[in-house]
Order: sequence, then structure tokens, then C-alpha cells
Amino acid sequence: MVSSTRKLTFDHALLPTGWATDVGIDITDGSIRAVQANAPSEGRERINGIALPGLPNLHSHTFQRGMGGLAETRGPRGDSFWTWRQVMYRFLGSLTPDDVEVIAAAAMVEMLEGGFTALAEFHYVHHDVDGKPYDNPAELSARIAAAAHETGMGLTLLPVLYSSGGFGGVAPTDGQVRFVNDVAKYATLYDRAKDAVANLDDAAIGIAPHSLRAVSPEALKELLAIAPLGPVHIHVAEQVKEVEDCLAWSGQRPVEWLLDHAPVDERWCLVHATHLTPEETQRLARSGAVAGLCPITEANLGDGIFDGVDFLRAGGVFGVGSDSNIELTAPGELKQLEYSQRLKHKARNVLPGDEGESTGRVLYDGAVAGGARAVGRRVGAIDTGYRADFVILDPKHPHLSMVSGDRWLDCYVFTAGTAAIDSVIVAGQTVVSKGRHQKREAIMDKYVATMRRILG
Ligand code: NGQ
Ligand code: ZN
Repeated sequence: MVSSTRKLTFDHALLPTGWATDVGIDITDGSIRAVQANAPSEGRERINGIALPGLPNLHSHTFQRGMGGLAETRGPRGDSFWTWRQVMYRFLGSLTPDDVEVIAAAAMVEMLEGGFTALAEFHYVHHDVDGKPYDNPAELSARIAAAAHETGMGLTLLPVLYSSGGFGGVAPTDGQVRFVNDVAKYATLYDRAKDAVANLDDAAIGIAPHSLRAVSPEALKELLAIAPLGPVHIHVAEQVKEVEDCLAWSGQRPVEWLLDHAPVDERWCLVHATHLTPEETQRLARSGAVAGLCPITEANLGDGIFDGVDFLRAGGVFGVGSDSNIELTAPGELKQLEYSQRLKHKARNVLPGDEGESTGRVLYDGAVAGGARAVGRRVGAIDTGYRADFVILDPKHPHLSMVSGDRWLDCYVFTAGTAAIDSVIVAGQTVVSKGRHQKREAIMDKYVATMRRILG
């Protein structure tokens, strides 16, 4: 790689030590080499904005962006997570590798415009439509990596192990043939997926047992042996039926089972963890694992409400993900997280623990720290040694122009949303200016053509 250097000055930036003014940042090869507040402006590119560390998106299935809005019509017997899943299986049943790449690139454009600068893609569609592996078993993983390369998204690829259709080794259904591998086949796929991310400048790979429904205890052990380091993500306790089925299978609830039978620690991200007993909440918080909350999707799918207040009071670490990608907005996920807690507790400003704390700041700091842990890359702080990933808010936006400091975050999260985003820089490169991704037009043209064809 040719070494590249960029020197910026932001009007304002949120540093680990707090808000600072005239912040000089030296960037080399995509990473921050020096940070200086009240920096002289000579020889630097001035950026008139408020720089935040970019927010990681810790959970997504990019292909589902293509079915956004297509499962919002009431079915014959009422709808649920499980009827939505049928629609989703039908949708993915025809996707080609090109389609997967085009939809992923479009989703990543919108994620970047929406304030996410890193993505953990929980990738489980591996095979051709008839369930046969592609010549390269990691073909579709490589397509996700290609979309990240095209859009500039900072990628953590999580190839998913999916072996059974339910607890206790139930055979997969026809709708699941594109996902299924045993551990031996998965090991080959994982190696080839590693090659795909190795082509990117700074990407990570992790492992993802899909859920306790799809991976047996034995397979989970073997999977962990394949990757002794790096992120481990799993869907858990999202739906009441999943908790009931897990109890029937094991006598334990899903999170309880995981905490008792798997080495759950800082490497782990437990996605959703919606249905917890008070004891599970405390134990999960103590484990150091990240609770991977996907507030907009969880609302859309009717999952339920995470025990956020008790989890945060117990020192739990959380981050946010856009999961089904029904809507792509970093501030929107944080807003929905707080709002669901307000509705549950019939109170306001419930996630901050102390008087005087800004809710926007608590949400943003928390989700950046937990998201960085979950994606397993050096992201999440405007500090030396971290990737140069910034979301830059427009200080002249009508909702931001008369406030400062933590109020900027309150207004970003609760009033302005993504409209306050002026530009986005990933690994030192500007990818979004004036709110638009630089390749938006070409990528969206392809997306629209692809979706027109798919929808007939
Ligand atoms: C998924 N999505 O893998 O895309 C799942 C649905 C399942 C969410 N859990 C499929 N939100 O869990 O079986
Ligand atoms: Zn998911």
C-alpha cells in the first residue's frame, strides 16, 4: 500500500477527554497518528463541523435491506416474527451473487450516510439457491467484502454456522438450504472468507453460531476451536417462543444456558438478549459480553423490550445494530433504544444513571464503546492508534446551531437525526459529503435495477 497522510482540523471534536475545539488530527494509512486540541491551522485542511467518533453497526444482514417495506401488509392469520421470517426466506430464495453484492453495497451506502462507519455483517446465506455450495464456498462472503471495498465501509465479516432448523438438531427446512453447513464444511468456508477480508485494508473476521436453535452444543465447541481469537456473535432470546423451546430442550433459558455452557466473555456479542430474567441481566452484565441491541428491528418484528435500565446499572456493555436494515440511521437506533425504555418504565431520561447526564451522550458513548468491542477492530475513539473514522455534524443545522457540547448529541439523537450529518470519513477518506455518499448514484442505480428485476 502507498503510504498516505492527511492533516485535518475540526472546529469541534468529541475526544476521550471530552469536547475540544480546533482539533488537529494527523492521519497516516487510515489511522490517527496524533491529536491536538487548539491546534494551529497552517498546513491543515479545515473541516467546519462537529466530529464524533463513527458509530459501529454491530449487527446486520445486508440482503434484508432489499425486502424492506415488503412485509408490512397484514397476512391471513395475523403476523409475527415467524411469518416475517417466511417472507424473508422467500425473498432470499432467488438472490444471485451479483444481487447479494449490489444490495449489500446499497445498504452500506445508506449506513454510511446514516452515521455508521463500521459494520459487523452476520452473514449466513452461503450457498446457491438449491443448497449447493458455490465453487468458492465463501463466494457470498467475498461479495460482502467487495461491497465494503466499493463503499469504504469498515468491515467485520462474521461467517455464520447454521446446521439445524431448531433445538435438538431438528432438520433444516427447504427455506434454510442456502445456510446449512456442518463444522467441517464451515471450517473451509471460514478459511476462504479470511482470504476475502485479507484483500481489504483493515477488516476483521469473527465467527457466528447463528443461534442455539441452529447450532448444537458439540458444534458450538468445535466452532470455538476454529477461531480462538476474535469476535463471537450469536442471536439469543429474541422471541418468547425461542425461550420456551430452549426450556423444553434443556430446562434452561437461552442466555442462562449460554452463560453456563459457553466461555462467554468480552469476545462475545449476544444479539438481542431481549427476554431475560433479572438474574440473567445481572450475569450477562458481569460477563463483559456486549448486548447487541437492534432497537428498530426489534420494534419492527415485535420482539419485546430489553432490560436496558437494570443492565446499564449493573455495568453492562451494549452496542446497536441495524439487523434487518428496515431503516438505516445511527441516531435513530439510539433514539428507539431510549424510547422503548421510556415506554416500559413510563418515565423520561431513563438510561443515564446520574443527574445532569445527557441522554444523547450516554447513549452515544455507550454504543460506540460496546460497538467497538463487538466489531473487534481499533475503532471507537478519536485518539492516537485508532482508525480515522469520523461522523461530522453540521453546526449550522437549525436544530444544532444554538446549542453546544452534549446538547449537540441530544439534538442529533432526538431531533435532527441523520439530517444533521454533513460528512463521514472512514479510514481517513471522505466517503460522504453534504450527506451523500460519493458513489450513491451509481450504486443506487444498480440497486434499483436489481430490485425491479427481483420483484418482477
Ligand atoms: C435472521 N433475524 O437470521 O435473519 C433472523 C431471523 C432466525 C432476526 N433474528 C431468522 N432478527 O432467527 O431464525
Ligand atoms: Zn440478526
